Amino acid sequence: MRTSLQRRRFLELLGAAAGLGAAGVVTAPVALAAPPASWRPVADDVRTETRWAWRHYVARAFGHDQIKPVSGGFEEFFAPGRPVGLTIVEALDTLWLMELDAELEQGVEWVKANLRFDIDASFQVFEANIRMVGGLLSGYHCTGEPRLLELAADLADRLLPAFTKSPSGVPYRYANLRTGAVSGPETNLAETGTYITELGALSRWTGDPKYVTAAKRAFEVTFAKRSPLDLLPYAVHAETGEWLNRTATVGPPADSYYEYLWDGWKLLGDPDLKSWYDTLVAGILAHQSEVVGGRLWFAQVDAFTGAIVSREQSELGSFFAGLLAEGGDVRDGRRYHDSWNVVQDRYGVLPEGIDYSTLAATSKGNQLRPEFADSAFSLWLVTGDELYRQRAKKHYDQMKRTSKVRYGYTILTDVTTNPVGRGDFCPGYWWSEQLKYYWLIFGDARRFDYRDHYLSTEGNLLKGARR
Ligand code: IFL
Repeated sequence: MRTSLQRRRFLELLGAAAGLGAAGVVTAPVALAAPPASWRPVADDVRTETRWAWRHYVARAFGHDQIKPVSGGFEEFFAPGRPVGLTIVEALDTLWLMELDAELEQGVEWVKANLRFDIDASFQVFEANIRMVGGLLSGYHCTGEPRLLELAADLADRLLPAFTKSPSGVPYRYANLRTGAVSGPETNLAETGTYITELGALSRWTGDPKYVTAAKRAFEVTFAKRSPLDLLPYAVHAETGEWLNRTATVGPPADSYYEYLWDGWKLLGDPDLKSWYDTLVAGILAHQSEVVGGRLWFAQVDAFTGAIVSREQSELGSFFAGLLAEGGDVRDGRRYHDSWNVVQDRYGVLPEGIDYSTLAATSKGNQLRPEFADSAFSLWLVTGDELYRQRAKKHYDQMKRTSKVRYGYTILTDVTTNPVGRGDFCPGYWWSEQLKYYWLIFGDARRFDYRDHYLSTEGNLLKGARR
């Protein structure tokens, strides 16, 4: 069972090596391919590390949002003194996929017994959606536990005023979960357009279209205001829907806006989303791409003139390599990943920011980031090329070497020094993202449908659980 994927790939390789065309006709001389190396021990190691880190989290921080793995303390993510078990919610589907069923049960029981959203505090709507709504939905998708869906709907209902109280339809950044008071009208593309898959799944599973309708409206309003170059500035005002700046970027705070146009099409089949994705990505390729030293990068440009305003590139932008490939542009996806791979080779761990004209680090920390592994996984799924497993393995090895501390894995404050500088917290997304990407790319996971699935920007599995 667990080698079926490898075997399938090997047979595909054999077919390719044998020059078998679509109709099975031999078209070129046969060159036998070697079977792919077994990655199973790496997958087993990922699972062991996950269980080890989970046990420390349970012992020292259970129910709190994030463990501080150096000191053994904890901290909350959304509001001081108001824990919502963020790490547990983020970990649910990862634990399920890894068949860590005792740990999963611990997590689900905590959620059922403790998680309530009647909280008099302002939560960041974007983060609450991708992490909490998405985490609960993926937990529901994997386990079928109805309470997880109820909680996801309850939280989404408390976040919805950010959309419904906005005169333009672009959501405010914050909503008070108890009162529905909204705040933060000065927002950005990621916080405008990273809802459609969580809210779309919620609409499907509850039968109520109000969620997906709100998410799509925010896309409509911003897409309609694109520049004549088909580019979008990244800063926008929720009340007026007007741009607050002129700079277009594929990095934060825009990144997942583009991702969710493609993802919304993939998960929900809405052709508007695909058409908007195609238009905007064509604009990005035409006006933001730049080749320096043979390497492909994406500049920050003036959305109305196309003039380059910065060659600084956020590590988070590396997700775009996987998105390009998923969206059908495999060549540029590969090239962009190659560019980031050069940076990984130079630093070991990617710094948060670089200047791509020199590859100098402009922001030297690393917040335990998943994007390079995420896009390696996407590229591997699209191409079947072992190269991406090798790159993911390097990413994993370097993370273990630099971020593993006494009670778990921590962020880094400086990747350019030897030894690296370390901070003291483990972000919730680590549980939902890189652990899962590593497990899936190395593991041939039997609970995951490799052919038909959907993983959100936070790595939450909303389609493709094999129960
Ligand atoms: O929350 C994570 C998610 O991948 C995202 N942005 C940043 C985080 C990881 O770096 O969309």
